[in-house]
Amino acid sequence: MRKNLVSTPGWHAAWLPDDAFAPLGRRVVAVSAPPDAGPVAATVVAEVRAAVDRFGGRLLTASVDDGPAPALVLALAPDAGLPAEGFAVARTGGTTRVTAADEAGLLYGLFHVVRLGEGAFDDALVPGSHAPAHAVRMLDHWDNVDAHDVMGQVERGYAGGSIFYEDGALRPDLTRVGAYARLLAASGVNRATVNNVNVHRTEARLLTDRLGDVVRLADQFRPWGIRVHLAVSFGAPLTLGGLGTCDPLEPAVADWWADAAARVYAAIPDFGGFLVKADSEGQPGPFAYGRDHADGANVLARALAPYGGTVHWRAFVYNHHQDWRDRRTDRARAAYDHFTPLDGKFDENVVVQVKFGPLDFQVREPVSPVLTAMPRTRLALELQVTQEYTGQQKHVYYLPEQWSEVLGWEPWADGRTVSDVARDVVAVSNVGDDRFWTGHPLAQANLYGFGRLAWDPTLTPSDLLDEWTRLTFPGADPRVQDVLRDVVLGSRATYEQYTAPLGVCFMVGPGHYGPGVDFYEYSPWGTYHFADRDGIGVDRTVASGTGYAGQYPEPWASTYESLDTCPDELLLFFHHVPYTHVLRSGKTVVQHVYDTHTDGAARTEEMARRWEDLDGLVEPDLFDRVRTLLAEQVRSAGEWRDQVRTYFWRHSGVPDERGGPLY
Ligand code: GCW
Repeated sequence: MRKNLVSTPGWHAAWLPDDAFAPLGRRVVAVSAPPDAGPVAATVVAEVRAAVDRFGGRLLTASVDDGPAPALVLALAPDAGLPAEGFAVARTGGTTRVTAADEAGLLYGLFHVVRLGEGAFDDALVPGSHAPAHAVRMLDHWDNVDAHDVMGQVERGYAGGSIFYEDGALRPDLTRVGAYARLLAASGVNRATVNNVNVHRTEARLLTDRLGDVVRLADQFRPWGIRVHLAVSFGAPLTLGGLGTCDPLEPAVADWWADAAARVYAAIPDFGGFLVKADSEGQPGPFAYGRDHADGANVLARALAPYGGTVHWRAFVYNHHQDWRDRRTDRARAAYDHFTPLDGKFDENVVVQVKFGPLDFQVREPVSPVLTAMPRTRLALELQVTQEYTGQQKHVYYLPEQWSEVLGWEPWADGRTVSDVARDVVAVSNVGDDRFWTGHPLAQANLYGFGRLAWDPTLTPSDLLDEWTRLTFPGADPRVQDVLRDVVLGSRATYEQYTAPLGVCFMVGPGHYGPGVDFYEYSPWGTYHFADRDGIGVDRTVASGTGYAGQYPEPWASTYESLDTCPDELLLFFHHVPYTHVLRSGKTVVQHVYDTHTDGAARTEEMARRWEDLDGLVEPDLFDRVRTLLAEQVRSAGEWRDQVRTYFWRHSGVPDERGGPLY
C-alpha cells in the first residue's frame, strides 16, 4: 500500500499505473492472434508481456494448448459476428475468455479486463458483449505549432504547453505522445485531431511541407488504434497553393484538394480526414464566393472519398461583429439558420460537427436544436473537455454530469436520445505537458469520462468516477473513494450555483475566467442578459422574442416557449422576467440568485476541507496540487458570489431575505 504514496517520475501514470495491471499480470495469459494481425494486436501482446514480467505471470502466444491452462485468453475471432471494435467476455472452467472482432476490439477487451481487476477472474463474472455506441470517438486538440500571441501554445489550454509541439516545431521526442495514446485507448478514444481549428500560417503547412510531422504523430497513435485527423484551412488553395482563389466550385480548387489528399494518404494510409472551421470567427470559408457550407464541405469530402476519409465540418458559425444595439440578432439562432436548410446536400463522408449547445460550451445551455433538425446529414456532437468556461482546470467541475444529461436528452420525448442522433462524439482535449496531463489532477476524470461515455453513453457519472478512482489509485485506502465522491460528484451543480444563474450565459471576465457580469453585454460577440432595473433574461420566444424557441421540435418548442413550463434552470435563457418572478421552485428569481450563490460558494469551502482528509493517503504532489487549486476555487467562488449577488441587489433593490452580505 505504501507504494501508492510514491510519486512516479516524469509524468503521472493517470488511470494506467502499473499496479492496475497486477491482477492480470500475476496470471497465465494467452493471446491468440496471427503474427501478422497488425500493430494494435502487437500492442496487446506487448502490454500483456510487460504485465506478466512485472508481476510474475506468464504469456502464451503460440498455441493455447501447450503449457499451463491460462486464466485469461484474449483471442481474435473475426468470424464470430461481433461488431467492429467489439468484444465478448465469458468465464468457464477457470478461464476468462475475451473474443474480439478485430485488433482494436482485442485492445479494448484487454483494457476491459484491466478495469475489472480481480473481478475479471471471479467465477461470478457476468458474460456479455461490448461494442462502442459511437463509431468515431474523437479528441480535438487546439494545439498550435507556433505559440500564438494571445492564445499561446494551446488555445484554451489550461495544462501547460502542447505535448506535440514546442518552439515552432514538432517535439523531437514523442515518447509522451505514445503514453498519451495509450491512456486514450484505455478510455475508448479512437481518433485525434492534432492541431487547432483556428489554422494559422505555420499550422496550415501541416497539410503540405510539414506533413512529415503528422506522419510522426500518426506513428505514435497507430499502435493504439487511434487514427489521426488534421484541421485544415479552407483558404489553403489560395494561401499555400497560390491559386488566387479557394472558391469550392472552381475546378482548380477541387484539383488542389484532391492532390493534397492524395499526398496525405500516400504518407499516412490510415489517415482519418480533415476538420474545418470555416466562415467562423475570422476563418476563411465559402461565403466569400457566394457559396454555402455544403459547397465548401463537399469539395474537401470528394478529395478524401477515394481513401475513405471524412470531413468534420463545424457548425459553429455566427456573426461575431454584432452590434449590441441590434436586439433582433440572436447568436443562439445562427447555427440552425445556416445549416438546417442544407440538410441532404452534404456528401456522405461529411460530418457536420455541432457544439452541444447553441452558444459556446456554457455551464447551462439547452441542447443545440441543430442536432434535432438534420435527419439526412451525418452529425457529430462536440463537447469540451478543456474547461474554458467551467473553471479552467482550477475549479473542480465534473463534466460527465453535464455530458450524460446532453447525451441522454430526448428531443422528441419519445425515447430517441442525442446519442442516437449524433453518429460521432468529439471533444476538445484538456491535455498539456503538465505533469498531471490536465493541470488539475481531478480533471483527469473528465478526460477518462469522455472516452468512456463516447463508448457507452449510459454509464453513470458516479460509476465512472469510481472506475477512474479504482484504476488511478489501485489498492488505496477506502477513504480515497469516499473523499473523491464527496469532492467530485455534484461539482457541476455547485459551479452552476455560484456562477451565471438560471441559464443566463457568459457573465465571464476576460479570458473567460472569473465573474464579469456585464463584460460581454455591450460586446460584438453577442449579448447575454439584458438586465435593467425591472428584470433580466433573453426573450427567445416566438411570441415576443427572437423566435429561437421555435427551432425545437415538439414538445420542447412549447415547453420552452411558455413561462409556465420552461424549466427553472433555463428560464433566463428563454425569457426576460422581473426579478420577483416566482420560479417553479417557489422562490423568486432574485432570492434564488442570492441563495444559490451563498450556498455554492460555501460548498467549495466544504470541498476544500474534505480534501484535507486525504493528506497522507495519496501521492504528496497530487495532494498538494489539488489543495492549492481548491484554495483558488474557494477564492474565485467567493468573488463570483459577491459580484453576482451585489449586481442583482443593485439592479433590483430587493434585499436578501436571508440577510447575507451585499455591497
Ligand atoms: O469557445 C470558443 C473559443 C475559441 C475557439 C472557438 C471555437 C478555437 O473561445 O478560442 O477557437 O470557440 O470553438 O472555434
